[in-house]
Parts: sequence; C-alpha cells; structure tokens
Amino acid sequence: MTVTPETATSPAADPASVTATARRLLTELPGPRSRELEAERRRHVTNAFGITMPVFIEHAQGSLLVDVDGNHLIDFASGIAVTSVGAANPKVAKRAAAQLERFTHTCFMVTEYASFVDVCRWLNEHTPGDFEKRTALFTTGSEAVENAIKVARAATRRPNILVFDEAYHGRTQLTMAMTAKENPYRLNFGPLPGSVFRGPTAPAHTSPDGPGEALGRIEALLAQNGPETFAAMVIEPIQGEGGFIVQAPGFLTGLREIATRHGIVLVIDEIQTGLGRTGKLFASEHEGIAGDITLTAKALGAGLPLSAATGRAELMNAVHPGGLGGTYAGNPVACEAALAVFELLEEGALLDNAGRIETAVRGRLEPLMALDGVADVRGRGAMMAIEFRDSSGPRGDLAAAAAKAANAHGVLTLTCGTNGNVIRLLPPLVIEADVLDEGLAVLEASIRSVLS
Ligand code: PLZ
Repeated sequence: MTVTPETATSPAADPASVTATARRLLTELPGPRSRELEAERRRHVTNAFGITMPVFIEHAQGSLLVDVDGNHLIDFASGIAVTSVGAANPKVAKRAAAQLERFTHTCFMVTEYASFVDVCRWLNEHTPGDFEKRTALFTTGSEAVENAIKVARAATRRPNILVFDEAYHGRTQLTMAMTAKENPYRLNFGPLPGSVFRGPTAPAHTSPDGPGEALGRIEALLAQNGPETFAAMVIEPIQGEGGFIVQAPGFLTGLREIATRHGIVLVIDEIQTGLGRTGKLFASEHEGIAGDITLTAKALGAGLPLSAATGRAELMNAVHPGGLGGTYAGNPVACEAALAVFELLEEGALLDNAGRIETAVRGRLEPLMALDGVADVRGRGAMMAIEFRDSSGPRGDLAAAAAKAANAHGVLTLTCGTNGNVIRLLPPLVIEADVLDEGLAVLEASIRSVLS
C-alpha cells in the first residue's frame, strides 16, 4: 500500500490500539529472555554504554528486528543510519561471505587487494566535486574525521579547526572536543585537545532572516583568531545527533565561500547523511556544495565497519607516505559490503524510497504540529525528525516518553538533540510502505498519548 496523508488512519491516542501486522508482539518488551540476558550484561559489560532499548536481537530482515523472545520490531533506527540497505541484505551477505572464504585480512599497508581500490574509485567518482580526488579508507566514522584533520593540517601547515554548535563528530579524544554536547560525550574526559573553535549555525527552523547573522559571526571569529591559522572547518550538512538540523538556505554555500576565500579546507561530514539517506547520494547535493574533503562511514559498509575520507588529490597526497593508515583500515570484508551497497544504490530505487519515506512521514507527523508541545517536523528523505517544545522551552521529557511508548509497542525509535527533545526517524531505505505506515501509526499514537 502506498502511504499518503489521505490513506493514513484516523488519529489514535493509544499505541496498543494499532493493529500489529508487521510487528509481532508475543511478550511485553523487553521479554523474559531479553531480561535474563540484560541481567548477564549487567554482570559482565561496562555500564558506560547507554542502551536505547534493552532488547536482544536474534536475527533481522529488511526493516524488522526479531528478538530472542520472538517479537518482531519495526526498525526506525537502522543501527543509527547504518543498515540503509536493510539489516541482512542478501547482496551484502553474499559478497561479504565470499570474501570471508577467500581471506579475512592482509592489512592494506602490508599487501594490497583490489576491492580497496574499487571502493576508493567509486567514492572519487560519486562524491560531490568535479575535481581530481583520492580516498583513504579507515574503520569508524570518528577515525575518518580524525584523519581529515591530519590531512588538512599537513596540507595547510595550520593548527586550528572550526566546528559548529550542535555538532557531533565522534567519541575519540579529538572528535569529542569537536562534538558540541558536554554530557554524555565529554563529561569527565578532559583535558580536551586544544585548537578547536566553535562557531554558530543558522538552523532553518529558528533563522527566519536567513544565515547572514551567523555567517557574520563566523567571519568575526576567524578575524579575531586569524583566518590564516585555520586548517579546516568541519560541518554536517544536516546535523544528526545534535537534532536533525537543516540549515537555512545559503548557510552552507556561505561557509563554502568563506573557506575558499581564506584557504581553509572545508570538510563535510556525511557520515550520517551520506549514501542515499536524504534522497540524494550526498546531502551536500541538496545545497549545491562540495567539500574539499567528504567523509563517509555508517551506511558505507552496511554494518561492516568501514569509513572513508575522499578529497582533493593535492590535499590527500600532501601527507607523507606512512602518515595515514591503520591495521584494519579498509578491511576486505567491509570493502566487499561497500561494493554491494554501491550496486544497490546504482539501481536507483533506494534514493526514490527515501523521497517516499519523507512524504509518508510528513503526511503523518506534520498535522501533529497543531498540538501544543510539538514545535517542528523537519529533515530530508529518510532522515526526518519531530521536535518537542512549548512555551516553557524544549520538552525532552515528552520526546523521551513518546519514544519509550513507541519502543514498548514494537517500534524502535531514537531521540536526539542537545536537549533530547527530538525524536528522529532513520528507517532502512528498503522499508515497505505498509511497515512504515504501521510504525508511523504507532509513533503518532504514542505522541498523542503523551500530549493528551
Ligand atoms: N560524524 C555525523 O553521526 C556517529 C554516534 C552514536 P563513529 N553518530 C552516531 C554514539 O553515541 O556513539 C557519527 C556521526 C557523524 C561522526 C560520527 C562518528 O562515527 O563510527 O561512531 O565513530
């Protein structure tokens, strides 16, 4: 069934009343077996990992997660924007399995393999920017960010980095300093690396006058600290963890212009937005900009750890031989998974699906903006969010309660935002229309139940 606002079912304010079709709820969530395993976890695993939903997954298919109690959950998280092609895509599994038979690892710095080169070629050809490029592969998103900074510093021989309000770039020492939010990401982990400056942004939903003021303040920050001391500015084209923030038109092109004028390397962090998530291969394309370096991870390996920094050849080659690398950088099994992802993206349907997901989400959630407590519905493609705020300010409590209600009824949703007041939707791009509609009906009812 194609979901349109007209076919969406009438408002329910009880998530339990939505008929479970794609979902299958055999027990309460978490079920007894998950609770047993959770007790084991508490005995053996650090408490330092926060868990959205203490349910243990046994297997998964497309947009459904099957837990150890036999419950089927609708996945609106994709493992934080990773399993865009589905949780167990057969093409990914086939290529990765064949590679596991051939060899698991050589270390690309020791002896080489062609799939590493093939992934780099594809990224060079498909990332924004009509210039000669080179790519370096790594393992995690944070590592891609770290290495982009190494490249920018080596190429410019400048120390400083400009990042932005609400930014998220990772959990390693440098990337947590680049990340905006103190708790939980940086708390007690200092001293943080220096040379990181933070500038303002111009969120579309709070900047009716456009990006002029923010861009002016960025110019002032650069002038005060010496633009010639800045190696890189790093920005997510749609900010992810910070609250699914789409910038006002002209902000990103303004940054592009400032970076070019001062010889600062513009690093676009497409780790969450890239590879089809927003309905284009890269979110930069919505803005008509190209980074000097574009970073990818997450969806790149469909769950196998793989990340990449793709940039201007003269930048990427400015580092001395041996200056970049890593034991697992560009692991061959992960490279095969990425080549499968590229084939799936080239078939075209995934990008169209992202657009359809946006239409369905808007159709279902935009009417909720009439309710007191819902402030905004925003995003692009399959990266959509609903923000909770009222005259008292951000309402993280409402977002948490609604997400918890949806989770308890078998729809896995995540929150985000500095104040935790945003529910974000990151379904796999392969989600079927009826599964999406059922998940959205549960989410809508969950929201209505906490607002009533
Ligand atoms: N840049 C834009 O979204 C990872 C973080 C989850 P890693 N986002 C999920 C958590 O709480 O740890 C992310 C991102 C952007 C960089 C990263 C970092 O990628 O693969 O988690 O290191």
